[in-house]
Amino acid sequence: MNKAWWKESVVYQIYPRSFMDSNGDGIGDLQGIISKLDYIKNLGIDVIWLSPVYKSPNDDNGYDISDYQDIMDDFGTMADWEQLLVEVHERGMKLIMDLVVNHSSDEHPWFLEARQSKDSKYRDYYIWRKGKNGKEPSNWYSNFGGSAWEYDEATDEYYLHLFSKKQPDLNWCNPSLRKEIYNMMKWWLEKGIDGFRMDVINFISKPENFEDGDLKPGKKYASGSKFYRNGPHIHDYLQEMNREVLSHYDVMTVGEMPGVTPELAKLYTSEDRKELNMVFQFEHMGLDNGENGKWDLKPLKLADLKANLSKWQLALEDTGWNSLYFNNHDQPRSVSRFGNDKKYRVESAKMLATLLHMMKGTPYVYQGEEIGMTNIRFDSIEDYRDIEIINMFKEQTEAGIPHQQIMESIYAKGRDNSRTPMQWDASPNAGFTTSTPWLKVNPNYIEINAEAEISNANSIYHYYRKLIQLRKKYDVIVYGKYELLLPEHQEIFAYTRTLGDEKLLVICNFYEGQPMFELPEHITYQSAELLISNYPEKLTHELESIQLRPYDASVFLLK
Ligand code: TEU
Ligand code: CA
Repeated sequence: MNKAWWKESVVYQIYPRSFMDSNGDGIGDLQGIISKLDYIKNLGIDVIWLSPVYKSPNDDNGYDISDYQDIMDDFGTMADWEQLLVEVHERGMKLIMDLVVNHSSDEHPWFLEARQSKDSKYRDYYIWRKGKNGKEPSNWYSNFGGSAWEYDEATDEYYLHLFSKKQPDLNWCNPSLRKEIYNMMKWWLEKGIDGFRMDVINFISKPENFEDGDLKPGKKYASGSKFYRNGPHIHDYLQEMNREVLSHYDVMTVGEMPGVTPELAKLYTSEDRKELNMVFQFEHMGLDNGENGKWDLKPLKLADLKANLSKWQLALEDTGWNSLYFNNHDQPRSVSRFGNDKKYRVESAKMLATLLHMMKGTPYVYQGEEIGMTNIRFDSIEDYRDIEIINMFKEQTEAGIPHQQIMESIYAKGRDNSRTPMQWDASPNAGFTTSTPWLKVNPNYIEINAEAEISNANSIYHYYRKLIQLRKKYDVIVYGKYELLLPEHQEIFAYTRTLGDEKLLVICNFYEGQPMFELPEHITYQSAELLISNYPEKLTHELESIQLRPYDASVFLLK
């Protein structure tokens, strides 16, 4: 397995709107980020992934871009961004930017021109089709509700938008469009960035003909994902992007790929194919979805998580590379979702971090995860800001679903759970802003905040620091072979990592019970050193049989 800096790195994701407000307008900004770089550095972070900061009308909080080469006024100026890059590099960290090129904003000049006339040179930068029998060109729904097609009266055609209607999909079949994207990427790379996170990049290859999806009873629209995910030319485009752009720089790339499978991920990330370094897969993020998707709540079964994460560890063992995450700006906070954010918030947050960070792949820490921030429960829908939540609330209310049921779905899975402002200290608004925040702060900031975490040696923050330090110290964590232990156990998630004569033994109790851990007989060792545990008391027993405590997590180095 080839070594690489992005295989040995830990990445910190910043959602700029909610990270730190420096100018008192209630919105996070670039100078705010600069003021917190030492905090990130002290955590042990190597790479920062910055969610979009480009000019945008913020229909989808920056994932709808109207100028790919300028900074959103809310966040500051290009000079602020240049200063951020210098200061990130000065601290020995790297910066990757968010590349959102499956779609632009409908306020991008390309689209403004394209919708003027069918003869516009930009018309085919987007995907236009005539209606069919007085309806949309296909029955696909948008990821944000309603049809994926918007009728444009001026030219009597529909344009495709897999997300909001203010996010028209770009037409990657058009070589002129692809060239514009590659030039924009080079422009940023020439400024010195260290790579890209690529938004729904496996959606960019659309079929020539748009067939209807399978309608579920009573539904007006159907999923088109089997047609647009991993489409016919996706590998051609990624290999062209690599040839034209990426291969000329020492960069890291991670493709966000809803619907990617391990087999496909091998194609996207095996080094000899020269496409991407790694992908964000979503299978583990869907294990608590019912058959009707994310809002249809289903409890997670540990057996499913063990099987899924192990499948990915083994599938990419020798080919390609995994990204490791439980949190990001689209997912609810893992300590609330998979852990226990009440009685055992600290233990379960540390257990989840141990489980993830000791696996093979590049770990991603999402802002606030390192201090155990939790989900939010706003009483009123008026307090929510996410377009996905707002559209779902409207759609489900119109469908007659009971209000409380809708709110419980939002409480469990809404994206604003992870977008409440970063909790820096116990001062008003958690020290995030001196004015009214764009999205309310979680009221638990009084006890859950970075300042309190930093001053407590046994905090989640310091536990993350130790986990990250371990990764720097032991190659077995980065490159060791993964083996799941006790596959049938319903409460314990245990595995080993092996590299040469070193073996890491990771034992996580996923619940508040106190099961016995019995070391499988084939695991032999001469010496065992406890590297980290989420319980301060030292384990005073042999490894062969351990009475675990609630959400117990321990890592041993066996030789
Ligand atoms: O997310 C793509 C995506 O699949 C999300 O729609 C995710 O599945 C959903 O939010 C979970 O309910 C990317 C960005 O991360 C997201 O913030 C954007 O809204 C979306 O693309 C469109 O750019
Ligand atoms: Ca601000």
